[in-house]
Amino acid sequence: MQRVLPDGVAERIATAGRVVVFTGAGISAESGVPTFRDALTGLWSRFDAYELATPEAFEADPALVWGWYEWRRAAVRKAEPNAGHVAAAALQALVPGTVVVTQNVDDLHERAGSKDPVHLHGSLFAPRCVAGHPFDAPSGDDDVPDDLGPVPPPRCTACGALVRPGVVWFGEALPRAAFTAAVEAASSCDVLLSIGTSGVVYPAAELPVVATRSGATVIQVNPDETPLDDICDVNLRGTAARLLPALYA
Ligand code: BJW
Repeated sequence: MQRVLPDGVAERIATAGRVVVFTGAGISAESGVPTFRDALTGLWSRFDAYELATPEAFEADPALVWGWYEWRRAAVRKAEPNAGHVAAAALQALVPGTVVVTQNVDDLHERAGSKDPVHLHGSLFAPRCVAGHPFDAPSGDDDVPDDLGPVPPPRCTACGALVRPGVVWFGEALPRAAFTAAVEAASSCDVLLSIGTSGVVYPAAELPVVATRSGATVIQVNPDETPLDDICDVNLRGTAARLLPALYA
């Protein structure tokens, strides 16, 4: 294989006892799942975050918001994990103290074989009602609309309240157990890999900083510069599917 890593990076990972693989939308980009902030293809270049990804937006127009998330759920169902997701799972097998922490609401880490990924921003596949009761996401493909448009959300079978997407919107707290697990992992790891995230959404973006302050080596994989560049020990410019398989080779 052509040499794609600076000297010592793969060795640092191979000798680490604990690794955190911290991922953002960029790791799923090569599976065809759009990122949020990429200039031409990012969701926020085509859609208004505050009309779709806030509790106020859902209150104002539940069908608009539910339909948008159903459209995204359909797209994720059709996507397949890429070499980056597979490499993250392989790393977990190679270094058993590896924890995958993702901001993504897709299920591509799970489908690539990662064990118990920590989902900081929830999941497209775990809707709940606005009163907090879980709601079984439809499992078949047939009832997922392919086209983008308003879809009235279902009602909770327990209490009759509207069902909402099980994701974390702006202004909402992250799931406590997930965030606690992520901070614990970041503050006790030897290496944190920050992969395909713009590093602008908090509190998730604090995790690489927590790892740095705790003495870990922080390695970033991203084709572009991010605000995290300065605190990372190594900045690898390239895509996740190309670079991640080389990290543990
Ligand atoms: C590739 C690639 C390839 C491309 N390979 N790489 C401190 C300062 C300022 C603001 C705040 C702050 N603390 C809190 C805030 C407010 C807010 C926030 O951070 N705002 C900033 C944006 C200004 N945070 C919140 O509101 C959070 N909640 C909160 O703080 O609550 C407080 C509270 C406490 C107690 C009670 C009540 C409240 C919640 C944040 C929720 C974020 N939600 C979203 C939507 C999820 C649902 C959905 O999917 O619709 O999460 S927004 C969106 O951004 C999504 C993502 O998980 C998140 C991060 O994006 P990500 O993954 O980094 O993607 P991109 O697109 O930004 O970047 C992709 C990167 O990949 C790029 O760098 C590319 O170059 C790269 N790339 N191809 C590798 N092939």
